[in-house]
Amino acid sequence: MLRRPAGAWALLGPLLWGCGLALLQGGMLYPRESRSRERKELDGLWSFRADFSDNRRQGFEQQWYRAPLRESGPTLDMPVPSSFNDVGQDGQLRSFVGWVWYEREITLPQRWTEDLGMRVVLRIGSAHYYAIVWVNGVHVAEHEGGHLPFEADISKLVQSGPLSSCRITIAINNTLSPHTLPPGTILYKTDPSMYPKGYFVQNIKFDFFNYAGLHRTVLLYTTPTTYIDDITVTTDMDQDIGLVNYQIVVQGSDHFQLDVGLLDEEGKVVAKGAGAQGQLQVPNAHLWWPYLMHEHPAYLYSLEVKLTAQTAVGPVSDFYTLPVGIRTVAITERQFLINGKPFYFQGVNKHEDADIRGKGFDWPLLVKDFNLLRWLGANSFRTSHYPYAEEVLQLCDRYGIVVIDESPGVGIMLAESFSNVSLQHHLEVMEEMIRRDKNHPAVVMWSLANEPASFLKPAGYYFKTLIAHTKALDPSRPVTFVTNTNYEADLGAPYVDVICVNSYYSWYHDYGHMEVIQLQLATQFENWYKAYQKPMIQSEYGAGTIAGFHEDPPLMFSEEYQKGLLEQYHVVLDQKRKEYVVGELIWNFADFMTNQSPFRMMGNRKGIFTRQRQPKSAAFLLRERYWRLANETRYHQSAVKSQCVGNSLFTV
Ligand code: BDP
Repeated sequence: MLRRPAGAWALLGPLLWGCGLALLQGGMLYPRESRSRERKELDGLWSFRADFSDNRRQGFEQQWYRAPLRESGPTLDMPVPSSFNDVGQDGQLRSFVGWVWYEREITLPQRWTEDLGMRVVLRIGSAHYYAIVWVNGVHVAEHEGGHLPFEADISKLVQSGPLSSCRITIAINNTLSPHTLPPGTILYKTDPSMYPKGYFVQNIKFDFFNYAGLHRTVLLYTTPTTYIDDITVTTDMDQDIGLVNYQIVVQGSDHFQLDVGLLDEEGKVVAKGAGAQGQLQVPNAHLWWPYLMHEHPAYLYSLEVKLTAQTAVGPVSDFYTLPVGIRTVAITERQFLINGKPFYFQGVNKHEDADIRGKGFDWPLLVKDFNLLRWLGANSFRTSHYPYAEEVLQLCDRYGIVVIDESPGVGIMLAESFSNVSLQHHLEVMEEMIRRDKNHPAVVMWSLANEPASFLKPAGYYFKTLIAHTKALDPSRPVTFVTNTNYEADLGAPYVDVICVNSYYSWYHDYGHMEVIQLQLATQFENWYKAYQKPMIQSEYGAGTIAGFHEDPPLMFSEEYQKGLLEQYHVVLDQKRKEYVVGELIWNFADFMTNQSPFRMMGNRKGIFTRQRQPKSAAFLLRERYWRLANETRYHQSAVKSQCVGNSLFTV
């Protein structure tokens, strides 16, 4: 998190980004209620204004954060969480680039403002892309990056006077530069015969709409002033004894006691420990298994942590409960192992994307997506192309859906985006991401980037450094990035644990010629494997398809063509998965919005579901395939049986 005076930031102008962020300090535990913690969600309607002034800096010049936003001009009602782009009727707001301002006035419970033994924290789940936050006109936080949470301890502010009301102002800038993640460039168009004065556009090198706003929950939560700041859990197995290693960081006092207990799903204590770090042993442990790999997948224990401390205001306790899945992850030259058994990623790539709300978090959408994933027989997905909401990972933990957790390193193409400034930011993003997601059993691999220009000279040093740093932060998971560079030219591939390759045979070239797919795909796998002897994942493949378009013989964009193309890929995948291919992830789970272009018809149509989550023919093809693949492993028998008898599909 970057903290520096708002004024200094504003002077840099709306379209440039600062660099050299300080390394983050502190934990980022998901805010859960407990006996010692409360939370107050600030979802709902906020006041909103986009700064359409020429330099986009009027908000800073007039200090809109000093007084209620309505006093400095007209405001709109804006839902949170949501992207601001698609909720209105104003085309200019849809494509707005620069600063937008959000504001919410709230009343705090009296206790929160009076109890000096209480810490009040403001947490912003995601603000895309750069955010500055004020409370009652006082600057409390700045953050760079659109997909990860940040916090501000606002106790002093809310406890300093008789006021129980609190005005939260958040200015957000969606501009992308060569050093942001994802990167972008601002292009000023200066030909006066074609463009008005000052005209500029935001260019991006990635294929999804750059939605912006407060995309996830904004909330306040409390802890005691001496509190559990961070917990790190790693797990292992010794025969049938589950090993849970924990490390706890406490803030606020040096004199405290920590007690931990591990509870099974029945609420029975199966192991106990004390102190800031230790190992819990669980005889006959229930392992966390992926969906369809075991008759009782996704077994979760609860790690209950109790802190007691003596402070100036008397004895204090803090309680935090963390779900824990006991599982191991390992790779060999040809396999990806979960709990020592070969795991095959039969899954999808997703986007956080839907009508109207854009990238705004939405529970009904989330539940629908997980129901579709399980209907499909998918056991995994990649968070293409940025970290998803924490609630998504929590459901993955609960349902056994395995995750390749990807950073927002998408579209790293320019030489400038491999510079030290960019690398430094990427290192910090990995820290934030690992700090947030490290305890999810569902997360089995980190992906650092998607389709970077990894053939450029600086890419070798860039990925070597980034991968080493990621492994140092988390030695327990393999690391990859997703490539579409030729195997001989890729300078980052030597450092990854698993080779993830995207290819679009018979789509972006050899249009309409599905007969070449098998040869080209087999060659792709063989070349990469010969060069690296590492397990491989087909991390993207697919075809654009307009739901309801039918052509037989198949033509591009018809449902028949999407099915036909997939079938050709599957022939080769079925051969190579017996050797060293450990997964296939379709591009894409659902249609999604992109920038406007003659190559995109209302967005990208490679979904096997429409944007409204209705199946295209390919969804049924894939469903048949994924359940058949699951059938071939011996750990899922009862799951498949319940699928076959019909309604009880979701009982597994
Ligand atoms: C891949 C990208 C993905 C695109 C996809 C496509 O990784 O983000 O949406 O191509 O063109 O190269 O559909």
